[in-house]
Amino acid sequence: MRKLRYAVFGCGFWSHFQISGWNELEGLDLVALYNRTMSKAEQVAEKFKVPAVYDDPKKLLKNEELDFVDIITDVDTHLKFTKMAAKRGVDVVCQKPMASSWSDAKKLVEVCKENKVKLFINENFRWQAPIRKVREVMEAGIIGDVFKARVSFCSAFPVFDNQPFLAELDQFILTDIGSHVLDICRFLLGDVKSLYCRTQRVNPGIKGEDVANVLMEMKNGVHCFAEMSYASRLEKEVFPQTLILLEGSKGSIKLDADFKLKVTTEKGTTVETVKPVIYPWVDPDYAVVHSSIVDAQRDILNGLRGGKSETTGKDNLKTMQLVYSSYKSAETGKVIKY
Ligand code: 89Y
Repeated sequence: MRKLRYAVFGCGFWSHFQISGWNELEGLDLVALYNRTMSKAEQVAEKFKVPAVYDDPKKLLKNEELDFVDIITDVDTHLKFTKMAAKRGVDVVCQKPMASSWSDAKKLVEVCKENKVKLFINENFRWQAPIRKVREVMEAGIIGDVFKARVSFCSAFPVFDNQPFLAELDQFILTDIGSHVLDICRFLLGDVKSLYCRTQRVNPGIKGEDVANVLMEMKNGVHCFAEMSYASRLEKEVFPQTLILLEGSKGSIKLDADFKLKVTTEKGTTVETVKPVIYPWVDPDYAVVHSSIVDAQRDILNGLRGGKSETTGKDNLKTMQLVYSSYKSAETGKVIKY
């Protein structure tokens, strides 16, 4: 099978793990890197033996023959780089969140469609092994019909140390973590009928909100509460784990700290630990997230090669709609109906 040639745009924190993730898969050739500060691109090129580096994205796209680009730059630049690649007929893999506004997210999907290139979003949380298992157990029917759900991402992890630009975002937690958490809600329970959201900023040192509580009624009738916070100093710090509770007519499924999956029925509770694969290159603080990058990329690679993929631009637009309508609800105090 022909190797797919790709370039990475953006050589920050995530590029190290995303490139390591691609390296776990067969049939890929990383041919070039772009970063606005050349020295950063050179450092990443040296680490991963990448032959070409650029600080001019247009030059890269002109010089290199590419099948796709992996855009890992700051969110504000996703649309700009996607347009550049799409206009040259190059498929796009873009980091979450897709764009920094609802209208840009729609434009991003549109520009790829117009130029007949594929678009995938590197949305990896739904690929975490314990979260896949929650859905598997739910679909097996063991807990009956689900009527209620809670998906929680509450932490006091010093997230701004590795990703300082997050503190500068006017819209922080719903775009950064909400894009994952709300995507998990969709992954488990399908489309949303209505949504109500409240937000808060607890940390005075950042621009955006660091707490968001979103209550949704799903189209299948399930009441789903998605809670996220970077201001929660709790008894047990579980960053970057997402905790889940699904309640059904015959029992419940709880994804608890340290990947403990607890299934309760009238017979009692069973406990299983669903550990992610830990690759040698993961940052231990982010292990479950970094590990799921590989599964997300495997699925995207399948899409790039013409097969199916879960996290297409079109699919992820539904998640983006939830993110941006959560802001609208928080701002207006109104329930958003779809
Ligand atoms: O940017 C975020 C992500 O995608 O996973 C965790 C994170 O690094 C900080 O919230």
